[in-house]
Amino acid sequence: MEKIKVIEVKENVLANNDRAAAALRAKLHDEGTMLINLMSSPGSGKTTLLSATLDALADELAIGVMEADVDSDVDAYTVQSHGAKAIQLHTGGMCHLDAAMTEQGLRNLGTEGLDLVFLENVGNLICPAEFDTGAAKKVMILSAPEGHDKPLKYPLMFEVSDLVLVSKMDVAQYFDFSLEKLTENVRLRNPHAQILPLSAKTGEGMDAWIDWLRAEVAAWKA
Ligand SMILES: Nc1nc2c(ncn2[C@@H]2O[C@H](COP(=O)(O)OP(=O)(O)OP(=O)(O)O)[C@@H](O)[C@H]2O)c(=O)[nH]1
Ligand SMILES: [Mg+2]
Repeated sequence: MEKIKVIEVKENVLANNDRAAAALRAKLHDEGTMLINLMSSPGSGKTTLLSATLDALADELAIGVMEADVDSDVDAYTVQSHGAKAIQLHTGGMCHLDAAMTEQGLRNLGTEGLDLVFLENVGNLICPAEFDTGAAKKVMILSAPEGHDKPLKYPLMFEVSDLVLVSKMDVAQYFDFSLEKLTENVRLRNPHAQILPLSAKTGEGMDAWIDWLRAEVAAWKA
């Protein structure tokens, strides 16, 4: 097992984050590497989804994963074992990553030859929504047990996301979770976001997610 590199990333307080993010996005576009910012609450299933995604795509695409956490490196070892080039980022207590921190991570990961890089952002539905990291797409996960009212409580996260993945659909029935009500609540905030229900455990809905990724990577490289 390859030892995971752990990088302490620091916020750049002087730079204009939006400008830094736009420059990073343009550079990644030139290089043909698509970056996805994956955001959610703690425990909603980011690492489990990434592991299942790698199982489906690692033979087809070269995939990197940057795991951002306040501490620990367990998620980086997990995704590495599923075929990702992986790195662990520690945020020094910060609850989000900005573009400068993301760029530091990408430099240390080494993106040459990678088609797709996932940034597993720090688990929470508030601060990561406020910062453009330079990613091509923002994808959020809401797990069914969290409840269909979350777009009302954390509106910005739902507003900025291109795709809302609804995870743990295999257990939705035990939580009085309504996909219809969730869709209504997302639409109040974001008329354009795609919504895909799935379960990384049973594989339900995974094909639609994998097809979405394939199409987005192809469009990014076109
Ligand atoms: N039933 C069910 N459980 C799931 C599913 N996906 C993840 N889990 C479980 O949910 C728990 C948390 O999953 P993780 O993948 O670690 O979640 P995470 O979002 O990466 O968590 P943090 O990195 O700590 O924020 C684990 O016990 C998983 O087994 C799913 O589709 N169905
Ligand atoms: Mg995780």
